[in-house]
Amino acid sequence: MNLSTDTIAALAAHLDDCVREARDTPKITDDHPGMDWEDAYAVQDAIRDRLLERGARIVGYKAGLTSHAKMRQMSVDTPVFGFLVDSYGLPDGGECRTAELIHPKVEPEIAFVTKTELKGPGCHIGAVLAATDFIVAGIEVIDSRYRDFKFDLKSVVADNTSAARFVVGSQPLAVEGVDLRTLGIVLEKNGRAVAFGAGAAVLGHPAAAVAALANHLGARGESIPAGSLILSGGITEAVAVEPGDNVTLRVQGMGSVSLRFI
Ligand code: 0L1
Ligand code: MG
Repeated sequence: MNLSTDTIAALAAHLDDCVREARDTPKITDDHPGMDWEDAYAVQDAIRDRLLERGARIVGYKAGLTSHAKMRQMSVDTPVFGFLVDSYGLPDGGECRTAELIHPKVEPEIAFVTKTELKGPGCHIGAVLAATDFIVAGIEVIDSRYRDFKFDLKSVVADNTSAARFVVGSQPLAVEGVDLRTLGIVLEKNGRAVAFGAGAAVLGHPAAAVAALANHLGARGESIPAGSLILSGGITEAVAVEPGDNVTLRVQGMGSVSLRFI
């Protein structure tokens, strides 16, 4: 680690304030070019601790930058991981208040709900499928706190991988007998299809992203508890939204899920 405990706490407070005030900031590595991966995840942990102190509950995790489309969009080649708290969750068909956000974008995702604990190292697709209760359609609303989405990977990790809101559908699908690689998705904005894809866009198989998350947490002495919701990563590039937009995600075998931006 290169940053002091005080600097990590100050960066967490800064990013947390940006979230609460819906205000952007230059990427934090501009002032802290020596920030390493451990520092970045330590800032993310410190943000999580601040939220927990204010009464938030961790409901799950997310993998980000898991699709080649998204990696290309962001010019990176590694997935990143973040956490989800209860207040990020929105009801299916509900409203997402853009005034609470900076510059939201949506991503179509396959969400996993676990029935047993998942622990790395050594976690693999088979272990993830065995631990999965069901999968469900999910829309992630990302909202990088960095000005114009201009960042590097370590700054993104510190910023809890741009996590902001999410919604999941209400038609769960058991994974038995389902090939998640060929599950098709269509993302619609205001009734028009704007993005298409299939599960294989996420690291070849969405469960591979969950396994990578378990291995990442395992290396840090943590695990994915039973009952966690995991957003496995955007299947397509993120789509920008603004007030007045209606977004619907249709996933093969899992119905649809939607959000209205006000
Ligand atoms: O969930 C994601 O793939 C987002 C990762 C962070 C990068 C971004 O804000 O686009
Ligand atoms: Mg995402």
